[in-house]
Amino acid sequence: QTAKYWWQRYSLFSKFDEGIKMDEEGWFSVTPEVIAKHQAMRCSSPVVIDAFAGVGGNTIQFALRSEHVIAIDKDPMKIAYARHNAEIYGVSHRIDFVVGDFFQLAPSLKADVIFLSPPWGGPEYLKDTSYDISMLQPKDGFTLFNTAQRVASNIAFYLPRNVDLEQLKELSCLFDPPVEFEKNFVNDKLKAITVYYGEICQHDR
Ligand code: MGP
Ligand code: SAH
Repeated sequence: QTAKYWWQRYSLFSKFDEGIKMDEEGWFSVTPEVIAKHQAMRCSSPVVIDAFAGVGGNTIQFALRSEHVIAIDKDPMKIAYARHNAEIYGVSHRIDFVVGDFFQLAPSLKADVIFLSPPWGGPEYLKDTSYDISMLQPKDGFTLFNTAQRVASNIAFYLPRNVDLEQLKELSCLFDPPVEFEKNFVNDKLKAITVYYGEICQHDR
């Protein structure tokens, strides 16, 4: 299982050999670089919050595209690794690294865009045909979405490829439309789904 992630290391971080640091959860959770880069382009804005930053896969790409990034993780080791990895990419000066619980910090946060990539419950997330967002950790997807809505009027939500799309449509009812679903591929393989809420959606013009 670990070998699988090792083979993908350059797809996770193109600068892997420059000294990227990872821990176990980091290995199976990091967003592949091409996807993170694309999401960063979609989320480009003055202030972006990465509420579940991990070892920094998304944070680094946000910092390459946006003026300011607030990177939060409750695990001090993850934040230390994210800072180290951001230095390798030369973008740590555009990032505020915060060790803390997103749900506790939320009332004091404001941004243009908030990005959500919470724990999905480990690599076993695929065992059910349809992934129920109430399985998201440490709180269910509805609570998470409600909390995030108060922080920013644009939300990007990174979710399992088997996620229940009906539930996501229900979530969008809690929000003013539009909503947009995006499939994320790496080398023709479906990796995950990103859902965008708010003005960051691509409208038909
Ligand atoms: P995967 O299913 O473990 O890998 O995760 P892959 O390469 O599709 O494996 P295969 O065995 O199906 O061929 C796919 C992607 O989902 C990873 O690259 C991560 O970006 C993301 N991911 C996986 N997990 C378990 C999590 C998680 O718990 N949280 C977050 N935020 N992302 C995750
Ligand atoms: N997108 C990241 C991976 C995120 S993995 C990347 O590309 O590298 C999910 C992260 O959420 C883990 O690092 C975990 O420590 C963190 N986390 C879990 N509960 C949290 C909480 N309540 N507040 C902030 N971070 C939390």
